[in-house]
Amino acid sequence: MSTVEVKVPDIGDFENVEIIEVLVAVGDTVAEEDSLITVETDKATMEIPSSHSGTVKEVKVNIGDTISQGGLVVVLESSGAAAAEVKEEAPAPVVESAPVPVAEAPKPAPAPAPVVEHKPSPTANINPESFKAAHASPALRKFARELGVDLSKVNGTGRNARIVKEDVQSFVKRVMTSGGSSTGGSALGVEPMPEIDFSQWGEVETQPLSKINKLTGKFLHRNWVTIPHVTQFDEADITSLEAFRKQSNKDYEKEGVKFTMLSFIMKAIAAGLKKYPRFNSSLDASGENLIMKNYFHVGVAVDTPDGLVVPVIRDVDKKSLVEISMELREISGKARDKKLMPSDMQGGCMSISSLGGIGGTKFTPIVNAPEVAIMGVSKAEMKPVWNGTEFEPRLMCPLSLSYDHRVIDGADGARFVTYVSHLLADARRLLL
Ligand code: CAO
Repeated sequence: MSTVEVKVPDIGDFENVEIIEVLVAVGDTVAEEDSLITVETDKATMEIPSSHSGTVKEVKVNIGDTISQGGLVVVLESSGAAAAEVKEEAPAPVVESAPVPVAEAPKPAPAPAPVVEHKPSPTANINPESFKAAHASPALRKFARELGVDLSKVNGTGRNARIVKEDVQSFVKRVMTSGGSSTGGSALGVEPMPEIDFSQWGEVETQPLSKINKLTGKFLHRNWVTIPHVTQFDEADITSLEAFRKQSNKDYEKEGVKFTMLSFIMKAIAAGLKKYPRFNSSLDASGENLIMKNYFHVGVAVDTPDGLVVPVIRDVDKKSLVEISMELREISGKARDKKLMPSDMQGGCMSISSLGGIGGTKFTPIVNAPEVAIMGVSKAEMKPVWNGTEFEPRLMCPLSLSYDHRVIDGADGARFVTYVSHLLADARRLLL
């Protein structure tokens, strides 16, 4: 074992250049030509490589120090034959142009000549041109290649927007948590969300997402990007149903039963699932078979202070409107009191998202996979409807049926929503 002092080689005209990165620490093993430090001038950044292989015994510099040719960088403990003699001449530094400041013309990098890396990219997803153009050190490029990260998609937080190791690590973390691939952004090849400091524009407060937000967010994201959605709109004439609902509420007041439009819509959905069985199916994991269901369980999206949950009411086809209304009240109460069990939210055939009590004209709900369709309900409004001879005021309820186009054709989508509208237009049909 002998010790070797590694010094800064000839770096051209530069003197007293600032060290912006120390890439090794005591105890690290370095190979000949591994980068030890990065220095930066106003025109370029350079990596100073090691002249020997060995173990770092002492690091003689710190970030922020300035250094010139001949300056001592590290002391290595080396067992190699070459270590017997101390090399004054370290390999040439690797030079990279710094990003050109606004309004300043590009200047050629100083001597020594830039060492351009020509290693082929191990992943097909990395664009070699934009990767080369990224502002990052060779060591960082190597690290990024190993992870298959396209540096052109990573935001640099180092000086002059230089990409540092932490940037690559947080990029990978973001991609992994968003369910995408390491190609940057996701399997869709889209740009990842940049990390933004919003406080630069005014006062802000960070609020962590609730557990429910995080969980539903993941499912919604998956469903949004993996299911080819189509949303079919319609308006159901619920004038007579509303009159019937109001009357029923009076009739059942003493029993404490309250009917909302939702109970009727649930019944209509169950009837629709019976008539159009493909809506009551799920794709199996292979995506090559449909699982057809002979039960009729309907999920209901419930808005709670902690986020959205979708409890399921079972056997809607067999239950009376009174039973459905009571169960709906009970289960939405449980949802808001955080008392739902996981089993309360499983096994749905199709879901309803009703925003009718809140407002809005139409919206496009996201299919709640493995279900293949979801019915969105918006606020009913009085509208003039042409009856063939004159306009009549009718209470029209907007319906938005989103479906998985892999399973359901457009024609069936239109048939289903028309059928549900038809049932809602005449309450008697629902009771049959
Ligand atoms: N048109 C007009 N009025 C409507 C209506 C509609 N389509 N739907 C409900 N209403 C009325 C109700 O009749 C009720 O009025 P009254 O008290 O005068 O009878 C009022 O709006 C409030 O209803 P509600 O929302 O409490 O009851 P509901 O049975 O319609 O809905 C529930 C229950 C749990 C679905 C609802 O409270 C809820 O959480 N909705 C939000 C669902 C959600 O967040 N979906 C978005 C998911 S993201 O895609």
